[in-house]
Amino acid sequence: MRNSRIDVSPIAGSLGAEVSGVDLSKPLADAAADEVRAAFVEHQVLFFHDQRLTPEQQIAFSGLFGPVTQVPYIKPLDDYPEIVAVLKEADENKIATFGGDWHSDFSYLEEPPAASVLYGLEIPAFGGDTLWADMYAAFEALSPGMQRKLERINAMHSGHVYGAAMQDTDLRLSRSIEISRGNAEADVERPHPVVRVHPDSGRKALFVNPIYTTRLENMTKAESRPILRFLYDHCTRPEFTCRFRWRPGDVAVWDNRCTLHYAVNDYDGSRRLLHRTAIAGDRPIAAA
Ligand SMILES: O=C(O)CCC(=O)C(=O)O
Repeated sequence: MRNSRIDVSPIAGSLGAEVSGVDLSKPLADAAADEVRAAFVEHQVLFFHDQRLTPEQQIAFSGLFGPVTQVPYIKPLDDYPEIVAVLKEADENKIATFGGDWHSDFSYLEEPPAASVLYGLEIPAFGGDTLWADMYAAFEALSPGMQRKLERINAMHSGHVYGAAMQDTDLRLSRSIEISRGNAEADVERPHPVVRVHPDSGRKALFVNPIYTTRLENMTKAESRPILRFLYDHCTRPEFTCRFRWRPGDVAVWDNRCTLHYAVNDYDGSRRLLHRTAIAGDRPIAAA
């Protein structure tokens, strides 16, 4: 593969594009790296097929989008603290999976990761797709009145799924993903703007998600629920989404600042293994 023949083909109307003509195991020439980064800003999620990456090569490729960072509460690979194995074994049936509801990665952190990279190693013959939702398109489709209201408020986020209330939960997750539960600090709520401005595109995106957003600032959970429910239903409308069917050797990189994603848990009886890296991000910038 030569890095000078990059093709970018959208896979859906709102977001997501396949990139061909790039071998991610080698350092990209400056011009190719610029093209990939520009495609990333434009399409929000990029997919690369037929790659063969060692952990070192995945970490090096991830560095194209910013500093590679570690994520809290999840045990990484022994030799690679930057990589988490997203694995469900074939005999792990009727359990919850990592990322099995719409979310933006670790949005409860003060500086949530800007982007994430997944590399598919073992993929079921069918099922185990991942969906992404375009949070720019969702914001832009709202009425001007709703946009103005949302631009002025914060939502609270917490890592409660790793928090104290989860210590004795009987929620069964894949045994291969070692999640640390019962961390009091994970329960701390942090405000982030409901509408954030993307530092590279300058566009406004909704920034709430059903896993980590607990409520709207200065409102109770009960008061917040109908508004958040409306936003979740709105931003995951099919026309704002794309769906990726994995093959071994596929790489996906997505922008957590302007997308949500959802791992479809429909592959009981098959093993699925991906390696995941994260790219550091900044504190979300408010729109108003
Ligand atoms: O397994 C997947 O397809 C996505 C998992 C996920 O949500 C993540 O890596 O953040």
